[in-house]
Amino acid sequence: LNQKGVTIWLTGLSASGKSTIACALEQHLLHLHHFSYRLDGDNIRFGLNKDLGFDEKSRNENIRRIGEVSKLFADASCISITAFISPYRTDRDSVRELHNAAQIPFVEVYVDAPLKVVEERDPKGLYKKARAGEIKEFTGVSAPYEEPLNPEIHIRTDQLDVTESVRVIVEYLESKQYI
Ligand code: GGZ
Repeated sequence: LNQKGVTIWLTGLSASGKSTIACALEQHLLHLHHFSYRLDGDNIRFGLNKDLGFDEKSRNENIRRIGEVSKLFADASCISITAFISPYRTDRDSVRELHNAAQIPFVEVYVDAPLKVVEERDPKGLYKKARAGEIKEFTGVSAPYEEPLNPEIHIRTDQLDVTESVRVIVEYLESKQYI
């Protein structure tokens, strides 16, 4: 197989654009005949992690398991793309360390839009519910989001559209000869 695996780890607030970018990136890579697979809430939080909620411990365990699974996909030569809030820096750093120990590249992508912007987007009305106290421990409102300090890629989704965001990631992957 003429491909080495890599994990592309998208992190950011709800409605920051992680899933949209992950989908578009996966499509783009598949069109280029790169074997890629996306892990997101739809296939993880309703399956492997359906026993987990959104308290701090559950999020720690959510990210730990996703990190392990993503590493396995990458170890199988896949371009593994994950799209989870992953709000805690230590959790993301643990996943990075897991990849480092296995000599599998790990690309942290901060999908960044200001809270004001994502609250205006509010595609599922979750921020509104969180402000009303109907959802507890909601990231950005009543639970923390710890910004990446040194991500490989930082994308401002209030300034770049999806196509431009995908291009930034693809150009990084090319520059590192991951693709
Ligand atoms: C944050 C929540 C919460 C709380 C439900 N806080 O915009 P969405 O709906 O589709 O994406 C959010 C998703 C976050 O799950 P993750 O697995 O990415 O979170 S973490 O990495 O922190 O474990 C949101 C929905 O689940 N959701 N309750 N309290 N997001």
